[in-house]
Amino acid sequence: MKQLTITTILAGALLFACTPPATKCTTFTDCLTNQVCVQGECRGGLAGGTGGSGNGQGGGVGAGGGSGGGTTTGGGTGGTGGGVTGGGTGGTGGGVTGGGTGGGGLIEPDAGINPYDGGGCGPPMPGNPTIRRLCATPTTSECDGPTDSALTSGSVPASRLNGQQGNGFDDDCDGEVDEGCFCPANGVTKDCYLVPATQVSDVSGLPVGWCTNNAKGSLDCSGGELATWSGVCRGAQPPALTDSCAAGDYNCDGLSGNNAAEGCMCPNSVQCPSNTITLAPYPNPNAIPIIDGSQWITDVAARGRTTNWAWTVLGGDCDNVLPNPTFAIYSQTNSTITGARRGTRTGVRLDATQTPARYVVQANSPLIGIQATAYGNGASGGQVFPAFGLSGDYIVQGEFTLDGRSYSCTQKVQVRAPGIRAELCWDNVGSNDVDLHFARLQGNTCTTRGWTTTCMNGNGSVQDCYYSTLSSCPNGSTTTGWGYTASATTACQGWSSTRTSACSNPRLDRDNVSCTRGETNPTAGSFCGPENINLDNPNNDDAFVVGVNMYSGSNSKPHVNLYCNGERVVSVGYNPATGQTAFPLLRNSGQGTSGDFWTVATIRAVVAGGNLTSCAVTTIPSRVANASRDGVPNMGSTGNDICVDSAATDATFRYTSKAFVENATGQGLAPGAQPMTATQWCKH
Ligand SMILES: [Ca+2]
Ligand SMILES: [Ca+2]
Ligand SMILES: [Ca+2]
Ligand SMILES: [Ca+2]
Repeated sequence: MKQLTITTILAGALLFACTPPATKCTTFTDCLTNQVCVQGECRGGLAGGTGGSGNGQGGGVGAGGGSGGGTTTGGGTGGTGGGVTGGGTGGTGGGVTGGGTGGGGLIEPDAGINPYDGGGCGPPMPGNPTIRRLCATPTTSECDGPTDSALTSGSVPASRLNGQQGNGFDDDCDGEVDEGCFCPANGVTKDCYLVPATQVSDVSGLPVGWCTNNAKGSLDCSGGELATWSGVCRGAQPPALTDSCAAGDYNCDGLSGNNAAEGCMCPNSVQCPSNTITLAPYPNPNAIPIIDGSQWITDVAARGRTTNWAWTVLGGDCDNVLPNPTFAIYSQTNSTITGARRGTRTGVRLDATQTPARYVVQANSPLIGIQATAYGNGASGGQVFPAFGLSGDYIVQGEFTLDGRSYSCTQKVQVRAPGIRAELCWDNVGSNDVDLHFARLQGNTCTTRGWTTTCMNGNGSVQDCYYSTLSSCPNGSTTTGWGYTASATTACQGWSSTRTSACSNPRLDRDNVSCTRGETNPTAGSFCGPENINLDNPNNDDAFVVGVNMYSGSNSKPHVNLYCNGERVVSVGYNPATGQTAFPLLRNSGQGTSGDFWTVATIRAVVAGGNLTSCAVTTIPSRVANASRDGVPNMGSTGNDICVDSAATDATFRYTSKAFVENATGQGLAPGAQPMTATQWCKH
């Protein structure tokens, strides 16, 4: 549990007069029992009442809050008052473990920080918040009974409880979603939110205000022996502790502009962006889109007074696996100008104790970003040009100083491409050649279905899209062997793309055979990028299977993402950010007959009205798992392993040809057939 205390608010804050004049204070003891001391003046003032009878609730330090903190949700009449005072300097007190007889075990970490109506400041604090951030006791498993009991006591309906598989919310407010909850199969994903299930609209059941877009992310199923949600809600940010000095609901409590950090009078109005920016991948290198942070400052004249701008950009899974991120920061729209590329790779972590929460440098963190400090001053310092070649959700954070105060805002950027994309990266890229395969499961007449050239149709195209020119997939291919029309050249050519030929469908953007691990420029030919296969325009019900082959080298640990219209629908394999670093392990090299082959997943397109609307995905489990290659052995239907078939020289893990089915008995199918279910795909 990250404790949010008023100390954070006080740092660097100034004293402002409110009407009516507030009582001056240095500690809470100078104030009435239902008030707290904020920025040198007493705040709060709701009738606190006596609170419930819970044990040890409310942090104790704040007078009157002792009984209140926990009673906010389940207790007696003192709930509101206690909430205001409870979190003050106490915060960590009994409220966390309280509940007891009076409360429901929920705490309000922001209590006492956000001023409510009646606090003496009047606008911009119109009315009490309709939504409060109520958190369950921190735990390593949100799916144990106590979390749901606490939510129930907070009037969260049964439909939003965790049960065995989680609810998509961070109910104990520890920065992880559904940690410890079971998930369907290694690699599948779901939407997630970095808010508790209490902090949502009663109508929509979803977060409000700034959190509607910014607290939303993508959560992957990984885990250890059993498949459990990783907890890492990729692309999501938690609510701000309090609102900013401008319109907007950044603490996501249903009120706009209830700003505790600045009191009633803000010296400058800073409006952090609420909406996401959607971009296409591969921008024109001469016209990288701008993010203009100077516009976050409402007062035009004040923009020129900003100093010390710093920009930080975070990317996706493969940016944490590869030696350097696949995106870049430029100081001008023309990325080809010498010196325009800025910033360096660094580990970062989200520090929720800051106001607002922001990403800070932590060198050993597995979460990787590019940070450009001393970027500039004035309005131009607020203008940055981040370039993205790959679909995914990115977070762009801008920090600056204005009139002696520090500010930070984040802008969420969604890079979206239509259709299906498979993305492969691996840990020891550089001198080890791993290959991505993407085979279609319809339109084939072969008697033997399989990878590479096993099934070659009459028109010369093969069933498998991979590095071979026979597949019409790699750069230089001009045919569209599978019958899909080509896309416009802007779909595959542009910043950081290595493709120079037409954008056929499907297409492999590059075959990473070898590369320079120390190359930091994503536009360099020797840059260690992922391998991607795109199919922009699948037909309804078109289905594909995705695989990974260890072609040369040894002992690679790959990661694969599948995207559907730019949204991550599968994230599976090696992932330092989630701690799944033991498997899959591709040990032996060779194409097909001698190399290890990971059958990753199948994906089927759902197309309506000519548009891809969703994708049905299934990851492939092992039948007889090997702990080092597949993960720990399968435990019935809830096992967490994956399928790495290996060479004939390793008799335990059968892989002797490139056909989909060769272990007919084990796979339950005739040799040469096409598997229909997930478990039929794995040979060993
Ligand atoms: Ca959590
Ligand atoms: Ca949850
Ligand atoms: Ca608010
Ligand atoms: Ca390769």
